[in-house]
Amino acid sequence: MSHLKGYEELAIPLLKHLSQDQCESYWSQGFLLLPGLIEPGLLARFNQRFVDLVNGTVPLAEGMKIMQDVMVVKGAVTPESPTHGVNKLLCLEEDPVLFEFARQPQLVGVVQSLLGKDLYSLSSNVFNKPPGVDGRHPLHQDLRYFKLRPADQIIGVWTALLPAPRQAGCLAVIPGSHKQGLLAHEAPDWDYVNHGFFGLNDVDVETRVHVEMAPGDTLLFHPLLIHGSGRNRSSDFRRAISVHFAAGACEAQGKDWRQNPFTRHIV
Ligand SMILES: O=C(O)CCC(=O)C(=O)O
Repeated sequence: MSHLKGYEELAIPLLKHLSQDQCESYWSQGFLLLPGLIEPGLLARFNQRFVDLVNGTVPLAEGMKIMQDVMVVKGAVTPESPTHGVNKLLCLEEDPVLFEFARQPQLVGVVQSLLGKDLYSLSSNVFNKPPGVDGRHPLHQDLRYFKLRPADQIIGVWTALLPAPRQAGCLAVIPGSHKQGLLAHEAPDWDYVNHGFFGLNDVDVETRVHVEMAPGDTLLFHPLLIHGSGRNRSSDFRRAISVHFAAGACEAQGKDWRQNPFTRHIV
């Protein structure tokens, strides 16, 4: 119950908040699926912006990077269009369209229900899983990539921009796996591993739950939750927009994490 401290204090009008049952489900399972959280008009705007940035019809904002899929980088696949070659678009903070996602009141409200009022963003991405490449994301815990603690004060959010059925490589999660601490990650023993992807070896994959999502559905997940995604075996793109949030009370060793060039104070 201590995680719910402050929940009743949240009285910001017009913000959507989670119910107590939803909060309890998040803390016990390590994730929470919120169907239709982001409305279709916004999804279309974010999706088109991604396409325009990748096609080069609008310039990349400062700091933003396009990461090509490893099969394209290694010449194993020739993409039929620029979007077919991209694994992710990173660092959305200075993009006036895509970073609106992190400031959506309904998203901020539900994250505040779990982390409290003072929120920062830590990282932001569009995850693009084109048809025709391996594109798997090994089972991992996001805390592997963050120096901030405590883990309970960090949340990942992942909103489907396009349909994410299992066949297209939806997210898979291991319910309750956020309770076992940070595990040792290794580079997967695969022919094609995208840059920076590390995974866990000793995971009982039979306990995986595939989280199929429609556009606008949003998954909130704990940074210790084991999760990943499979190959896209469909002929369509699977695409999502994602931000990690941290409570202002988090701490990291060394210099002030709030001054990181990719960190933004959200509210
Ligand atoms: O989009 C994916 O396939 C994986 C995303 C992921 O692992 C993450 O957001 O941490």
